[in-house]
Amino acid sequence: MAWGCTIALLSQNPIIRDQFTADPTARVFNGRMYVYPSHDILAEEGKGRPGWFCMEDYHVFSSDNLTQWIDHGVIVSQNDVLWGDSTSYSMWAPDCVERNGKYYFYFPANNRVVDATGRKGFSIGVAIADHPEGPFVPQSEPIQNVRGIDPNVFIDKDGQAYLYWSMQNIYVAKLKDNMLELDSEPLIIANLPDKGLKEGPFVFERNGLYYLTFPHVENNIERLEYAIGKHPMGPFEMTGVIMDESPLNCWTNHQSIVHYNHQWYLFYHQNEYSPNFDKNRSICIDSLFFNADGTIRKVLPSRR
Ligand code: FUB
Repeated sequence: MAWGCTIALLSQNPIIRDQFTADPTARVFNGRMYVYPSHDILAEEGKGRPGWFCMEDYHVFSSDNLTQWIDHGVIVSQNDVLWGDSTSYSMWAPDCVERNGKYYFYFPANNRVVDATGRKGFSIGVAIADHPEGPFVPQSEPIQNVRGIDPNVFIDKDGQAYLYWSMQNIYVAKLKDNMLELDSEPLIIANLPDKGLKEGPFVFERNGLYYLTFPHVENNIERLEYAIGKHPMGPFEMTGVIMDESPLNCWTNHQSIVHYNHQWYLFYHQNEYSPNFDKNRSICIDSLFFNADGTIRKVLPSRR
């Protein structure tokens, strides 16, 4: 039976076939799986930077069987973000969480304001909805005191929410109950690999252990790695690799891990539909398993 299930998933990847999607954050809301990915498009002269990532908006997808996915359409576009630079096409990896019946969608975008280094750096915005598929209304200002990409929010059992993000290193801070402001100074998470870019944090809890998962770039490949701690702010101890580099030579990868209908799943991306241009990516799912000691068994990406 388990083998049959694996075959069923093997036949699914990539799961979205009519557009490019990347950086999938999967969440279970009201018994249904929702995926909030980035939306890769091809940059053209005057619209993004040719040869680089180009993202103008976000869609959300949902499914109750991980096989048939509904595209709920655009939930946030760069034109809706008052504080953002609407010419930058940099709507990178997002997240969405539920709190007290509201859905908070976190996304990075280039700020229209030049920062202290003279650049239009990345800030993190929040858009709020009453339903997981929207409509989402972006806040007029980004989260203060945060510069970076790849926001991830983890809400612990005691109700405390934490915001994680990346800017070479991985940062964490507490969020206030309003989910819109930091409630502590940003901390760089220690004990992660010294060398190489660390991005895409995604934190989850299982059996009292907190798993900080992240893609780690070294020598132009990106591995999905993880560290385990006993508190959402650490300390964390590097533990292992979840997925080795893409067999298709996709430079990036980006993960979320979620429990649904008695099974853990890894969501990630690769460039199966665009083998010659790895900035046009496609999201995939594979089952994920734990060892008895809580460590994660490495996942081999399945193909169609
Ligand atoms: O999709 C743009 C960037 O590539 C993401 O923000 C990173 O995590 C990497 O996947």
